[in-house]
Amino acid sequence: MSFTRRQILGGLLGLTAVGLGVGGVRYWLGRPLGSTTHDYELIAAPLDLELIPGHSTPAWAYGGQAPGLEIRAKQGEWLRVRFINKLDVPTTIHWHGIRLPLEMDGVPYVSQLPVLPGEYFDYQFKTPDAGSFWYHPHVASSEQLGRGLVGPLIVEEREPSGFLHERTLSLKTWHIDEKGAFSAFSVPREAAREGTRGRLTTINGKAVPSLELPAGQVVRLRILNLDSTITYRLNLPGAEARIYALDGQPIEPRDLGKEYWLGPGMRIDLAVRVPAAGAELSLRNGPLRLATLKSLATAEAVGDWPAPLPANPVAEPDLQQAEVLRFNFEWSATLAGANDKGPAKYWQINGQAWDIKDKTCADRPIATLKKDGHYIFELRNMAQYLHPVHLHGLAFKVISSNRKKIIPYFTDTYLLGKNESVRIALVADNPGIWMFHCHVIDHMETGLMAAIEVV
Ligand SMILES: [Cu+2]
Repeated sequence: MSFTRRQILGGLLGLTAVGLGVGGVRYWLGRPLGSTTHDYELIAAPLDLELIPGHSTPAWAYGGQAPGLEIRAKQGEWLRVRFINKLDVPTTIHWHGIRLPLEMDGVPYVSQLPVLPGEYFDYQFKTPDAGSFWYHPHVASSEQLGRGLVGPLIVEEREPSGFLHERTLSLKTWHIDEKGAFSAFSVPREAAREGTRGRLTTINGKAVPSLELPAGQVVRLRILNLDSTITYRLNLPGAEARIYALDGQPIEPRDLGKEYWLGPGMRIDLAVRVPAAGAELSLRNGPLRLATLKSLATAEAVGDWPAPLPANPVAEPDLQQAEVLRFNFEWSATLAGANDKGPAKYWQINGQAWDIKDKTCADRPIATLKKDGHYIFELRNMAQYLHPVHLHGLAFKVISSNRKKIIPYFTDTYLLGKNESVRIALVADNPGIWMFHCHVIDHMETGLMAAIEVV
């Protein structure tokens, strides 16, 4: 696919026509009244955050906050976002989990050219599935996501879901030191292992926040892992909590159980029965507290558990006729580390390591699927580290695993465990060249990415 800069330059000239820059740049996201071209303006720009009291962190923000402002859309309708780059580096936006046309997918040199400093790009697509999704760049990801360019995208159901209360909880662990300065987003010896971890865990930008919830009500908690490395082992001791959706896709509600492992890029929609006024719950990562949920008295009648969320219109793969493809996710001790020839390659899929500096990698897809064909992918983790495996453009159904019992469900990201083999299935109903990669950003940037073509 080839691009010219004409459309982007044309867009730049159009900037003044929509009134940006008049009366100062709007460092927030909003729905311009009467606009016929877009629903949202979303600006990426530097923003100093006070993540550690008394210290400043030079973050990058979407819509004046990091994690970015929550974008909301309605299922089946258009979402039109004018994205304006006020950073001094090129970037894009990828809409994680949204099944959309390739031109809107935000992958540089595959979907579009990078959006240069001062330029803008109009993202426009329909949102076929309701659920909890998110957005982030697909350029220089360890730094750009690391500095805060991550944000929630909530697609509301066509009809009211039955939840009267909901909260969005964006999880991120920042790579900062005790004075708020950024530390390395990627350290080679960590990239070759589990990925480079940050040290300050936050929810919506705050460390161990208190969230006030209405007593006796059933609240929908949309918990999004927007971190680049960490799998949070979510648990809510003593709570009545049920899972209603995984990675945006509804499931038959079931108890949260002991804990749920939420890998980078993954989301979980929990329904939580808020206890009596004055009581508290602790949302935890393993033994570590992430947030305190405080119950506040309310005049509302005690709430009931809503009905299951309506299924999204994802095509059902036919396992009998499906073609089977195998993908091995391997650690590579034989490949060299970073050198003059390019970035380090510690990881590979079926013997191929993606090179983030090579703009032509997507010209050599690792698999070519027939449009509307049915496929089973066997994903094998040949190493001991977790890989949240994400596919763009398509939803897939998780069928079975050699390590645990699977209740089949649709998703866009599967957390491939230590030495696990899993079978996933899909209908290749969206033509394009779709990135297929680990969402541990360190792994992705050191080889664990490939392109899958649907033609
Ligand atoms: Cu990985």
